[in-house]
Amino acid sequence: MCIDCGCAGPDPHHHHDEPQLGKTVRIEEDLLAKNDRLAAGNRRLFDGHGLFVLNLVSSPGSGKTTILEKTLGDLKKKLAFAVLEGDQQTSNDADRIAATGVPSHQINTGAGCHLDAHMVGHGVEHLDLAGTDILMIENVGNLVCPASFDLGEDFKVSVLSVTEGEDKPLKYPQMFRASDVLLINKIDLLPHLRFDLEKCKEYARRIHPGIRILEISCYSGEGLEPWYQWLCEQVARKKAAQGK
Ligand SMILES: Nc1nc2c(ncn2[C@@H]2O[C@H](COP(=O)(O)OP(=O)(O)OP(=O)(O)O)[C@@H](O)[C@H]2O)c(=O)[nH]1
Ligand SMILES: [Mg+2]
Repeated sequence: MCIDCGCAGPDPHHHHDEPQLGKTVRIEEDLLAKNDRLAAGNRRLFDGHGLFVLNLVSSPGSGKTTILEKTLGDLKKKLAFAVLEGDQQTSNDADRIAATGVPSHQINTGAGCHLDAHMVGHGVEHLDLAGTDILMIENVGNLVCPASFDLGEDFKVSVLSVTEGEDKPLKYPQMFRASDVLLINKIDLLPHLRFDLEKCKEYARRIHPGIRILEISCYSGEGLEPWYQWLCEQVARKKAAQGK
């Protein structure tokens, strides 16, 4: 296998020349431009319903599905939720959401490391958007690729758990720059760790001044009230903006 690019060439030490690199860049640009067009279509559909849409992004295991379970359990009498789940394999997360009684649909991306607007456009065909106030999209656990793909959401919400280290906003800046909200999760574990919360928040603000940061624990329930309040305000704001 080629050591440069992983292609199945016979000589592992061959090198691709400039035109090949240029072609790769063009294909990536085309892919993102096509995704942006489809995302704009999704956004028109969501706006037409006055639907507030969040795209939850994080590394694997930061607690996205647990946050959804907790949020739906606490707010489902107040707001009509629907959930799209993105994972490479399994329907584990959609099954966890279904157990809360909220409509959900699982998208499996196979080898893909992120959701794209095309997958989401078809995924929502399985949900009743007209009867929904808020659509939560849980992206594939990956701190890199989902940052580049607009799904038609109102906001991206990054989740960072305190076991991951406070330097993640500096190491993976694209994701934190693209997110309007940062949920720092699992703060119940802080007494057992050497995680510097203040440094983490300073790093996130260095990358994205103005990012809204909420510290939460799904286990203790600490910090969830401001998150719920923000969700309710945003749903009301979206409906008012769309005359719903
Ligand atoms: N201590 C603690 N553990 C938590 C908290 N929230 C989630 N967890 C645990 O973290 C683990 C991963 O949680 P998930 O909700 O599955 O994480 P995820 O981000 O959805 O994972 P992927 O979908 O695989 O990317 C589980 O064992 C949860 O119980 C929390 O607030 N505190
Ligand atoms: Mg999950």
